[in-house]
Amino acid sequence: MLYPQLTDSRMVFDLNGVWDFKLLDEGQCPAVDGPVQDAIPMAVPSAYNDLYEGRAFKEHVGDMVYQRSFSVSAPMLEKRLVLRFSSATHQATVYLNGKLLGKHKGGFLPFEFEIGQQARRGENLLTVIVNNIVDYSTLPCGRLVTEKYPGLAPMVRNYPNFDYFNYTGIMRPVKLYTTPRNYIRDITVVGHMDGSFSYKVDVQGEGEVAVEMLDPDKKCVFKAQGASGEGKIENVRLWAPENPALYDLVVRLASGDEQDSYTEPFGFRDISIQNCRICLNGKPVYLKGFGKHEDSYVNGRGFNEALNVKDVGLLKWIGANSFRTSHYPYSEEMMRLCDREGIMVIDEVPAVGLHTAFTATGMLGGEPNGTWRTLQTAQHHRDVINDLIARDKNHPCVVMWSVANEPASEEEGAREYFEPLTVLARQQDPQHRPVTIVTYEGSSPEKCKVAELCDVLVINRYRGWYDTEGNLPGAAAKLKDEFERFHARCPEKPIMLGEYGADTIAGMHDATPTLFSEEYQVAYLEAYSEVFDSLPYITGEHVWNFADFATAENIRRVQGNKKGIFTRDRRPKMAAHYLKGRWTGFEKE
Ligand code: GCB
Repeated sequence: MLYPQLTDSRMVFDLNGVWDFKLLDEGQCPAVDGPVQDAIPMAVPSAYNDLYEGRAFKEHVGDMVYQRSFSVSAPMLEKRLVLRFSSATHQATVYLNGKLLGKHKGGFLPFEFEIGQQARRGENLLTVIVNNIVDYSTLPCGRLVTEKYPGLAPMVRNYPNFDYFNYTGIMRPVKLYTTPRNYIRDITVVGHMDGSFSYKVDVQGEGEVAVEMLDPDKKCVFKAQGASGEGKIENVRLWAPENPALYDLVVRLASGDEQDSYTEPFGFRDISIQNCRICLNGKPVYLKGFGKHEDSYVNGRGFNEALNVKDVGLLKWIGANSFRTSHYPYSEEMMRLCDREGIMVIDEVPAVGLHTAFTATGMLGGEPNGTWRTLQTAQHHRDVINDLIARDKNHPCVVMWSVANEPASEEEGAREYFEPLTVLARQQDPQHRPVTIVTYEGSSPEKCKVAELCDVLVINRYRGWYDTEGNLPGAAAKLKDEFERFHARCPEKPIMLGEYGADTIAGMHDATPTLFSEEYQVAYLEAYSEVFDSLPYITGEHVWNFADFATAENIRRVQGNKKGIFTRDRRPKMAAHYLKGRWTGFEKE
């Protein structure tokens, strides 16, 4: 699905702003053909949760309604008119002028509707019902329970199986755009380090396709007719973190006196695996960076472009070159920024919490070995892999796909569940980038059932925090031993640590590094770094987390997860200076 772009044939209109909003009780059906009664103002895009006070508001379970009107002009109706949501979390039912346009499931990927039939010249009423429930059929997974307390009405509670606050609502931009009736539906473009490339344009309707390739100085280096083709350019400028050269594929579709045009940026680069290392353009590249979150004060998980720019600036400041989109696809704008700034991204689908007995914040008490008999996520999981790769396939910043975080990969049925998903990811990706499943400590080298399905072993470990706490020599010894056991099992696969970290309260200090102090976070990172540097097959280190972030309330969390290297408002803890010293100029041979 192409990102909405203003071109000489396409118009884009922003529907962001202050909409009408109301939380709905169970079974309550709001008006969809007239104004919602008792609505309050709500910012779009944003998570709804932190914009008004009170637990009942913030932790509402179920439906909420968003509504606004917008005007359509006669020239817009002469074109193909599309209403596009960059995301709505987790499910949306969309009505225009009282008529159902459709439904969408999945909170972190775009969806759109052609509205030429339903839209009318002048005012139009758009009503969106968003549902925020997570259960064993959604991704991410959660538990919906009705709790009874003496003398009180039953309470419906929704517990996430994951360690971040379940921020919901219309969290990314909403746009209207036009295309001609015959239009460019999709573009696939692959560029290699030797300058060879191929492209394919998917057209709806009729017409002749012409393409032009522009180099980073906007000079034309290739021209051709036809919807697919290949070629090779001389003196290619490669995409790499130190110089993220971006080319443009300018596509034109001419049909009669109408023309559609669209410009897709892309890069020339190859990702491969050689000698137990991830290689970029044929040379080992060591991934230095973080697991992140889209998370900030007020906006919650809502789109925050200033914060994206700030975060990428901080990644560069600290000497990082990469991050993982833990635990869901990030905004399209962030992906475009990473292309431009040379940040390598492990792109993760929203598959977290796929374990009925364990989450990062505790034991769930589910039936042992019951996960793969209980979850009903398999088809939806296929859908989100398809949609993520369709959205992000051309981004040079994407260096790997992650099809899940910390699933029950040690349980019976895990291999059967994941094998078709890893096969699908490889099939769908025109660039055949590595695929991984990020695993947790319960999925030890002896128990893990999915290691062979992964191109790179990305493992999360918290030795020295959730166990061996305070004992860093012991933690490092356990970590090294586990790495060696994974390496013995899969001697040809690169291994990286996808998460490791220690909760640290900014401003808490201790001469002896003790838990929660800034000194302990530094000592913890030092101990892990020593292990990474001693093992040649370790191909990267992603600290958990880039910044402190909001979570559900839990006695393990002090107003959120405090494992950030930066605070939630992006101020460095001591460890940020340690990492800047370690990472700046650091390349593992
Ligand atoms: C994990 C999870 C991550 C949590 C983290 C923690 O293993 O993948 O979502 O936030 O641990 O801090 O416990």
